[in-house]
Amino acid sequence: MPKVDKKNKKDNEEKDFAHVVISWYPGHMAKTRKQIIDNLKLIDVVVELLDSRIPISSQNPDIADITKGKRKIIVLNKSDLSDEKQNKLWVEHFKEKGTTALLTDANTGRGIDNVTKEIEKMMKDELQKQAEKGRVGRKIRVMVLGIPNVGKSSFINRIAKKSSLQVANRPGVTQKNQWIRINENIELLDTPGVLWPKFESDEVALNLAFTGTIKDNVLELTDIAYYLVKYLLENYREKLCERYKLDIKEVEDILNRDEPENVNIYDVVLLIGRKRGAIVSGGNIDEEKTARIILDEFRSGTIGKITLESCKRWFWGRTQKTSFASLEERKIKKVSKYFT
Ligand SMILES: Nc1nc2c(ncn2[C@@H]2O[C@H](COP(=O)(O)OP(=O)(O)O)[C@@H](O)[C@H]2O)c(=O)[nH]1
Ligand SMILES: [Mg+2]
Repeated sequence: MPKVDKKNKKDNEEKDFAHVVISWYPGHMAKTRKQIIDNLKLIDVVVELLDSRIPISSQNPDIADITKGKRKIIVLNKSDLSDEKQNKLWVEHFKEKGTTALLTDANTGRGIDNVTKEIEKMMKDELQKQAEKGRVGRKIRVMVLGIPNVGKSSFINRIAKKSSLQVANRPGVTQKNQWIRINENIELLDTPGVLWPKFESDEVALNLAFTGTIKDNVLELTDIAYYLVKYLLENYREKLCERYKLDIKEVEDILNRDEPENVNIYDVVLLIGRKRGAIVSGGNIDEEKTARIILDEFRSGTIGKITLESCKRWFWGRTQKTSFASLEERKIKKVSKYFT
């Protein structure tokens, strides 16, 4: 069971997270960055894919710098899994910051056409100017950027549609890169730029773990489930209770007991296990299995449409109710392959 040690939170924060390292080492980042910047010379519009459940944690920390001077669209993908109210707030937020953000579901293709339209809209004046100078028929060139697991490949398949023809290699593009024809106006680089996520806090690490971006063996499954249930109890209590047929009053009684908070929360996790029949011989709860059920059902959207980073909390000075405790060092294994 994770220990929630508030006293030492500050001290542990940096030290702990340093142990979650990493297939992204400085040399790798520098190389990736250079490749992307080289490719961007050929690009008119950058599509930055984010996971709409974690629009902050899924953003690369250097993206503004890397894409400086480029037209950019933010795509909040997996919007089928995130809270609709929050989706609207996030779109509004990015708009206020001067960037168009669009919601997509790359699994079904919902919202993808809006991205195509926005790309054309963004480039309309520029193409007209060029046409006046006699340069007609130039295609808009687009590239997708994002951290692992945000849905880049799914998005590219969707926007390119299966019947799309590949355009031959062009000078200046590395051998393996191909241009895919999206429509008569747009070509897309077939290989997305894969960026590193933020490595700045335990909270980001947990968000990436909840969404399956960090492999489940980096953090303990039971820890990830514990922190997820903690977040859900504080932000989506009704949805959680509904999904696992928990009596909300009974849950509140557990949470109000005069026990350490982590004990109370973990008892709710165990209650979920009991409800779902995750029981080993002797009648104990199978904690691994319970954790697996909760995480699978969160990731598939079965618990409901859930956003892990509330827009208000991040940008309107309100505090989200959950405060993640520092991860314990012993819970974090060093692995070289960090991502799923
Ligand atoms: N529910 C949902 N799942 C998605 C969406 N986009 C991608 N996925 C899933 O997320 C996982 C990662 O997608 P992938 O395209 O490989 O991401 P990449 O690593 O950025 O290329 C896959 O299991 C996809 O099926 C989406 O919009 N909604
Ligand atoms: Mg991919």
